[in-house]
Amino acid sequence: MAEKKYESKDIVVLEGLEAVRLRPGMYIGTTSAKGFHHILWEIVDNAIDEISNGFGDTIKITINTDGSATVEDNGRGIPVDMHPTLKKSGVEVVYTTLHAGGKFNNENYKFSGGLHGVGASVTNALSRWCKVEVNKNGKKYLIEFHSFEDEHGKIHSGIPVGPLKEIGTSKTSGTKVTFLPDDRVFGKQEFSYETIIKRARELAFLNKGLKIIVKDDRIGEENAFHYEGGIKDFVSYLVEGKTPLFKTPLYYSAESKIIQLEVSFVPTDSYTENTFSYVNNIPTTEGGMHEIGFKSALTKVFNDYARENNFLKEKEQNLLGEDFREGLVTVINVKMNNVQFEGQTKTKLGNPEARTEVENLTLQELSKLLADKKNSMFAEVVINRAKQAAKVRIAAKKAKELTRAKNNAENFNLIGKLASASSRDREKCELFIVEGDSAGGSAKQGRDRKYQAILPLRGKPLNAEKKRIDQVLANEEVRTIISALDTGFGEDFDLSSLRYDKVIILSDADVDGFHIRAILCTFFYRYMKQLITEGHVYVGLPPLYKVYKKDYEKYVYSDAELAEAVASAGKGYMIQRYKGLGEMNPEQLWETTMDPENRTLIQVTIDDAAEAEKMITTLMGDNIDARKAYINEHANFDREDTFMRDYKKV
Ligand code: 28F
Repeated sequence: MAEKKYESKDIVVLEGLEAVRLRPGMYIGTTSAKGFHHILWEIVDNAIDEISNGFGDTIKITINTDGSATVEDNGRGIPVDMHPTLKKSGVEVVYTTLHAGGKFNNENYKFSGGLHGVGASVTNALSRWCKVEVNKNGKKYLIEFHSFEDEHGKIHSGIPVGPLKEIGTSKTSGTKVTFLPDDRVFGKQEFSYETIIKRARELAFLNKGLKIIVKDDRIGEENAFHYEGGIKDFVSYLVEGKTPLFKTPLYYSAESKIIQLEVSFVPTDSYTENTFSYVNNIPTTEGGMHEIGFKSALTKVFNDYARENNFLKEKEQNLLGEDFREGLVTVINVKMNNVQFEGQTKTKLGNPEARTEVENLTLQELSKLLADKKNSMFAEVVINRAKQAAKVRIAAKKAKELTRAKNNAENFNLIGKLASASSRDREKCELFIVEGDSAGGSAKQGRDRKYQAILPLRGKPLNAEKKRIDQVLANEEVRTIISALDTGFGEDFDLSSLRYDKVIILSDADVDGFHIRAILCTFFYRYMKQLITEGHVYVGLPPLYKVYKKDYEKYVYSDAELAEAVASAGKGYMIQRYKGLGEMNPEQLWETTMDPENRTLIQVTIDDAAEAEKMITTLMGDNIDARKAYINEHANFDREDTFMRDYKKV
């Protein structure tokens, strides 16, 4: 196909620049920092369009010391020939006419984000001055625009100082634009190097091969971005700091008559889905049709693969899309024409054809990739991760149904073995989760009945054997905790319904106790995070020893304090060692561990809980040796270790 040559006569003229000056918000959304940078991105977009069309490969953005910015590319250079009827050069038309652009549906402009030059006039209209230099045909050309105030005080902007001039010769080609944003529009503002770097990096990821150099002459810094892997490198960049479950992301690209598509993703051990989608280099934060198309194809391809390769047995249900997407980090990059943006922030792709196109291209390309033996490990990791997610999902659903049934039960005060507090004053009430039936019994007798509720936890159901979160959710007592707190959990969690200001975990200083704390913290971390971030979760610290003789009694909470207590007791003292909570009678338990006047509580922080969840996740694996090693390393039975090292004292 012969390439159509664009000349100045092809430019369609629509509207004057005064409109932009009158209502800048209509053209750039806002005149805040976002709008201030927007007029820079308009120019950068034009350079990207030229490079995407196959001309040039490098863009340089410079923040100058006088507050202006320069953008240059090594493309063909904006046309300089005279527009036959307008009697102006192509450059002048592009910079002074709103919506000046090539006609739609032209082969040259297939998939270009905007249309060449569309936004340049907006930038010019909102600048104090603007200079455009074009290198083309062995020559160097220049045109300058300025703003001035007329005798009525009216500001005219984007006015050519003179026609395009030939100012020398040139061995290269390209366009170089420098402009100073008008402070009468934007107020006192400056370009942010950080903002520009961030977007430049993103654009380099989204446009494979494109080189972007960003230079800040105010501070003498320079950064260059160039990714031969494109969005595959983007995904690798996004998972830095996370734990990917596979070393390299999967990548495919495909193209139809109406769309260009590129997708890359990798599974991680995280519990949230992270999908970043773009249309014509614009982030579609609210998603839309392209994302929907991708998601349904992803689910189908992996379910089919799982069946064909016996990861799903005949009687087993298909996995859900959310199961596959849990922990998945995905970048979707779409280029298409005539885009319609919808939603609250106009960042949702509305074009229905984007859905079917992305779905079909993904079905085709992804199944091709999975059919390749060298991707079988990748597929297996994704499917196993999804199966684990499904298990947890099913357990959570069951727990939800059961707690709902319990909440409807008539005698709410006696859910299972919960001894509830008589007061309804949430600010003062406390829930003790106590390890073991015998300690639970003592706690029930020794407590302040008005404000303290007791829930005994049998050691067995939550010991080291029951380490996985789906098994935790299936646990009767854990469901009782959910019911007792009255907040719901997961997506339904509502802190304002919390029935107890303090949730206090009381467990022994041994391996089981250590696990119970870690499992409960993991549960709160995953399903009731705010309970921890708002400071409602505590670990109670029972004494290790009692040093006593006639008329003397002192409880000791750590080995370090023991010598001190012995010294102050003098001759004839005795030491009682408490091996577990169960050895204390109700009075002792109250005095040492439950009485707000005397007790020591350790507030569980979000870091503690994150650490606990990491540990539980390690222990979830099938590697028994790794599990034992972890327990041996972390669960030292010295009290200082099991409590003080793993939780911060407050
Ligand atoms: C620093 C900013 O703006 N680069 C640009 C071109 C190249 C052409 C062009 C631009 C044609 C019909 C308008 C050259 N030769 N960098 C830039 N590089 N615009 S903007 O054409 C403009 C129009 O409508 C170009 C042949 N065809 C196009």
